[in-house]
Amino acid sequence: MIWDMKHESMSRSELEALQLGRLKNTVSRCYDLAPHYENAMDKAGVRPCDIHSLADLRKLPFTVKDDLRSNYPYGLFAVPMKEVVRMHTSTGTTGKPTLVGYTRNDLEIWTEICARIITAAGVTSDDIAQIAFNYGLFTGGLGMHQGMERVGASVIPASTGNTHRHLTLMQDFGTTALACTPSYALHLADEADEQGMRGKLNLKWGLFGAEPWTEQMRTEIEAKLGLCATDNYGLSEVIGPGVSGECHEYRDGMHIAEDHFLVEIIDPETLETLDYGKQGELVITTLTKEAMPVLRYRTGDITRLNPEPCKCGRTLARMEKVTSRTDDMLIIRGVNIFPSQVESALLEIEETQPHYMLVVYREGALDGLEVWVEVSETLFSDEMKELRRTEERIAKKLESVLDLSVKVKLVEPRTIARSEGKANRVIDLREEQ
Ligand code: DLL
Repeated sequence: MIWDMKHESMSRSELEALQLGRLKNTVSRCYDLAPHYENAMDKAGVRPCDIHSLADLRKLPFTVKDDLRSNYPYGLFAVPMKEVVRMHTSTGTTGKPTLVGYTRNDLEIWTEICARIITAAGVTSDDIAQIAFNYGLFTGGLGMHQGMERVGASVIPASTGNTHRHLTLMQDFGTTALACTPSYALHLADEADEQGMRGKLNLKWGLFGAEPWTEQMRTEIEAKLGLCATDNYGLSEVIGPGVSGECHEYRDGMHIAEDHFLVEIIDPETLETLDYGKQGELVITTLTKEAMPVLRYRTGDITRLNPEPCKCGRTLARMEKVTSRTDDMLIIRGVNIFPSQVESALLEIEETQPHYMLVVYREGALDGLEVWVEVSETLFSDEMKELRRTEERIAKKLESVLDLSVKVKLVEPRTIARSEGKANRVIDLREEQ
């Protein structure tokens, strides 16, 4: 099923005409109403009247997280405060949170685009939907909640915390759809397994987002919870969840709400715009946001765009799963390391659980990486000799993937802190040493 057939299956020419009108309007509003954009555009020598085509987008200056921080709290708002009806913040994935505001119309659009990705993920008015995202300043809880209600699902606003209660609710209420971070889904799956619930839950759909996760993790969550897991992406700076999401039929890229967001991929080094299909940093310009429009926002997220219509009937471009950011990259002894690479490697090793922590330390002048890995109960009860052999095997595997020698420390099941929100996979001791 497609939630908004008219917009989700537009032809590219129709879409581009709509985008251009909306872009001109957004650029004028930014220039006239938010001094930051007026200054930045003056500096770049571009005026709203210079935007004649979508390609003219490239004349506009980029916006970065620091611009949001330096205009904290309300400097980028383009409406009077009395029109702002809601505020949220980013989770500070990469530092201090940033504030975003919504008008009533922004909330309406947000609800609609969430309803789109929720429908694409398989949820209908027949579903019972449990939301295990935080309901506070984070956009995940309320965003998904509004969308679920719009679709007509029976919503359980469980929020985060209390894993035991989540499982009880799932059993007692017959939950069929679960929305949370993939790492929390995995935690719920492990707990459910431990309590002998495998095969006893009624779950059908898992809507997971807000952090990177791998295909192996998808397989593991699906097996343990018995549901169809889809990925969805968003960021508070542009709206929250709802920017894009996979369809449950094909799960081949996340369908982007391109009628509300103009997307580009740039080379993060040269800042040149790249062609479709090339991997680079996702840059988003909002097309309909009233309270806090953003021009060419550098998301820091690495992905690729695919403009080909999907077999599900949606024509809007898709973005590939985001597995890394321009800034979660660790550099250890000159080697670039992405936590997701470690995760993929660990998931290929049978005895390990996908719960891990990367500890980066400094020894003399050299940086080192220690990987703490949880192992299964059975292995942990084995002899020391066996444990050492497994450590060596994991270290060899990681070395071959990362091109870096690493120390591996096996830890008991359930010793690495579980996160109810986004998992923190890195402890960087270098700053402290
Ligand atoms: O995480 C919004 C959200 C809530 C999305 C619920 C999906 C579901 P922020 O806290 O502002 O907003 O964090 C945004 O999280 O720039 C990405 O780096 C990362 N991120 C979000 N979704 C995904 C995903 C919400 N599906 C930042 N895959 C983004 C990988 C993701 N990374």
